Amino acid sequence: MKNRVLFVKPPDRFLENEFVYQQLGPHYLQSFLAQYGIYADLLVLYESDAARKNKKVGTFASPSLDDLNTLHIKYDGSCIEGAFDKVVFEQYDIVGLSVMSPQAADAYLLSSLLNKFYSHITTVIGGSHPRYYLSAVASLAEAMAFDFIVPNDGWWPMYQVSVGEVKKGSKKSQILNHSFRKLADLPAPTRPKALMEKYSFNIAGVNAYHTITALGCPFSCHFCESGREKLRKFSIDMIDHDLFVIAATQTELGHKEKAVMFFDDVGLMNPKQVEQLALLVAKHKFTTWRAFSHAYLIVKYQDGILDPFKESGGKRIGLGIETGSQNSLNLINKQNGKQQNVNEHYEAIRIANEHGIAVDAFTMIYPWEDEDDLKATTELIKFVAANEVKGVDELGRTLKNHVDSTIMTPFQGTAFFDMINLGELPFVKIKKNMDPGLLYYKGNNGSSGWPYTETRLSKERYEEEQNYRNSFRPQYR
Ligand code: B12
Ligand code: SF4
Repeated sequence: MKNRVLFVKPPDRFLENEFVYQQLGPHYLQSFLAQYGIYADLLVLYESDAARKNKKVGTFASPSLDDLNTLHIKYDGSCIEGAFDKVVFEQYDIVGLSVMSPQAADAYLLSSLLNKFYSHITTVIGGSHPRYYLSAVASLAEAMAFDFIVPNDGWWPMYQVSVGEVKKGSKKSQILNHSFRKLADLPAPTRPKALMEKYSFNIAGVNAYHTITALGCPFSCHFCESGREKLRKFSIDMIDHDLFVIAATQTELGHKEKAVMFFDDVGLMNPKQVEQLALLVAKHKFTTWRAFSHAYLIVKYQDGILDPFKESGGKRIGLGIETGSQNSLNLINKQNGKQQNVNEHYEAIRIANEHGIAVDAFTMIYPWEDEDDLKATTELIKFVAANEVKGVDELGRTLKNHVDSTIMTPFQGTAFFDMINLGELPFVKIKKNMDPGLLYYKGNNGSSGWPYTETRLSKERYEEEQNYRNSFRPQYR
C-alpha cells in the first residue's frame, strides 16, 4: 500500500492577514509527487479570530495549537474547515511541514504532538527555516525532533521518503540534502480552488495571485539569505503552465479580471526577459501584472523594460530601493557587478512614473544609522510618495506610488548576521540564541521584530521614523 502524505503549512501569527499570499513550497512538492502517482493532501493552519482578539486586548498566553483553525484540503479538491483537532493526522503515514523561521514555534509544537501521539508517522521538516537554522533544528530535543530534515530542495527528498526509499530509524533528525543544478522539468505548483478562494489581494484594482520565476539571486545584499544563493530559473514552459493554472483558477472563481505578480527580485531584469514574460501574461489574458526590478536597470534600459511591461497591462513595479543614504547603500552591498547609487533611485522613480507606471518602493532602517542617514531616506520616501504617476488603475483612479519602511532583521544565513557576530558592524549587537519568533521585519501594523541589544540610535527613535515614513502611504494602490 502507498504511503499517505500530508503537507502542513503552519500559521503566520504575526502577519496582519494570513490569506494574502499563498505559501507555495508545499504546492510545488504536491504537484511533483503527483507525477509519480503520490497524491498528497494539505493542511493549512491559521490563527482563530478569538486568539487574534485576545492578543489585541493582551489576554493571550503563549501560542498553543488550540488557538488554531485548519483547512484540510484533499488532493481531489474537497475541503474541510474547522478548529484544530489532532485526529486529522491519524490517517497519514508521512507529515511534511513547510517552515519559515517565524513559523518555527508552531512547527515544534506540532512535531512534539506527532511524536507523542502518532509514533507510526514519519515527520519531515523543510523550507527556509531548516535551510538557514539547520543547527538549531538538528539539535532539537528528542521529543520535539523531526525524523527527517530537508534543508535545501524538497522535491527529491520528499519523493524518497514518500516511496520508502529512505525510512525513519531509531535516530531522529536525519538530514536529506539535495539540490537540483537546474530547475528544468519541474511541474508548476498546485492551486487548489478551495484554498485560493481564501486568498485575496489585488494589483491596480484587480484580483491577483502570485508566483515566482527563480530561486536564489544574482545580487549580493548583506541583509538577505538569497544574496548568497546561485540564481536558478524555472523553465519558461513551467511558468507558462503556472500562469495557465492561475488564470483557470481565477476564471473558475468568477474573477472577471485577473492579475498576476512575480514575487522574486529578478522579474524585470532586461528587455528580452520582460518581453518573454509579457508575452505569457498576454497569452493568458491577465488584465494587469506586477513584478520587481532594480533602480539602475530601469535607468539603464528605460523603454526596453517599461514598454513591453506596460503594453501587456503592467501598472505597478516593485523596487527594493532600500535606503536614501549612500553610506547605508554601500554597507548593504546590493551589487550585481555594479555599485548602486542613491541618485539612481530618484531617477528610476521619475522614469517609471513618466511611463505611467507606479512604484512600490521598499526601504529599511538599519541599526547603524544616525540622524543624517534617517533624514536621507525619509527625504527619498517623501519624494516617492509625492511624485506624480502619469496613469490610472483599472478602476480609473490616478495611480499612486506606495512606500514601505521596515527595520532590518539579520537572519542567520545573511552576511550581516555573521558580520554582527564578528563585531564588524559598528554600533550593533544582537541577542544570542534569538527566538525565531522575533525574526520578522514586517508584521502586524507594519511592526518589526527587535533582535538587537545595541544599536546606534534607540529602538523608539527608529520606530518613530518608521511610523512617520509609513504615514506617507497612499489611501489605495
Ligand atoms: C513569496 C514569499 C513570501 C510570501 C509567501 C510565503 C511563502 N513561503 O511562500 C509572504 C509575503 C507571506 C512571505 C512572508 C515572509 N517572508 Co518570505 N519569501 C517569499 C519568497 C520570495 C518566495 C517563497 C517561495 O515561493 N519560494 C519557492 C519555493 C519553491 O521555495 P521554498 O518555499 O523554499 O520551498 C522549497 C524548499 O524550501 C523545500 N520545502 C519547502 N517546504 C517544504 C516542506 C517539506 C516537507 C520538505 C521536505 C521540503 C520543503 O522544497 C521546496 C522546493 O525545493 C522567499 C524567497 C525565495 N525565493 O524562496 C521569501 C522568504 C521565504 N521569506 C522570508 C522572510 C524573512 C519572510 C518574512 C519573515 C518577512 C516578514 N514579513 O517579516 C515573512 C514570514 C511569514 C511567515 N510565514 O511567518 C525569508 C525566509 C527566511 C527564513 N529564515 O525563514 C525568504 C527566504 C526571503 C529572504 N531571502 O529573506 N514571504
Ligand atoms: S534583497 Fe533582493 S536583490 Fe538583494 S539579494 Fe535578496 S533577493 Fe536579491
